[in-house]
Amino acid sequence: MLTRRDSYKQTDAKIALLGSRHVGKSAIAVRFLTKRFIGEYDSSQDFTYQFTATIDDDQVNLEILDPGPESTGESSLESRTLWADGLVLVYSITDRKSFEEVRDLHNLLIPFKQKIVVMIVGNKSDLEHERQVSKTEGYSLAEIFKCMFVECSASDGYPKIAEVFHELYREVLKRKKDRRMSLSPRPLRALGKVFRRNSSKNLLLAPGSPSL
Ligand SMILES: Nc1nc2c(ncn2[C@@H]2O[C@H](COP(=O)(O)OP(=O)(O)OP(=O)(O)O)[C@@H](O)[C@H]2O)c(=O)[nH]1
Ligand SMILES: [Mg+2]
Repeated sequence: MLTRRDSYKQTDAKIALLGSRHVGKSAIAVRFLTKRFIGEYDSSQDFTYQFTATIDDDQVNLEILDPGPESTGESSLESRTLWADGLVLVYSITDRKSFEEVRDLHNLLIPFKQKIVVMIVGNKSDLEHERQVSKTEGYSLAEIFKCMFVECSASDGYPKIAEVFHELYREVLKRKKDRRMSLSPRPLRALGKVFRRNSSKNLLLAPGSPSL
């Protein structure tokens, strides 16, 4: 039997990683899925992982897309954005061009902004000596996107990477609940209080309207 709590467990959050080549998309995905950093990753094709994570004491079914070579092209961006509930936009703090590629996604994502939750991730924060993008620039970009932002390192450890997915999931869940609320009949009931029903003609009339 489904309890209210279980019904949320059914909710698959689909999360896609996007970003330039070699920024660490696969390393981030694999770190979250296995808690390990293995160094080299197959980038020949898309990989979609199904994974049950414990988030806020709930068992949550996630689908995570780690894209192959075509990650930020306009058409693949659109299909991935249509598929996903959440996007992790990854750049490397050691690669300014990868940061600019994330910035260029802003306009392309505008049509999806009601549907999708976005987090910008500046990866490879362990390589401070090779830094090309400041943290402040990361935060400024997140302000433009009106989204979450974090710097992290897939090579450095699990907790911060896990927090990326956990936080994104929490926002996806919130968005889904809000959407359910807005689709529920409650607003109609509230409307019924504002409008009185004309029983003979079954019309809704605002208070103060002349009777028909
Ligand atoms: N120092 C450091 N290296 C990293 C980090 N994340 C990934 N790398 C390395 O960066 C290289 C690229 O990582 P990938 O995870 O394959 O990057 P990707 O974005 O999936 O690349 P493509 O699939 O080719 O687009 C690999 O050599 C990783 O070991 C990190 O946080 N710190
Ligand atoms: Mg990869």
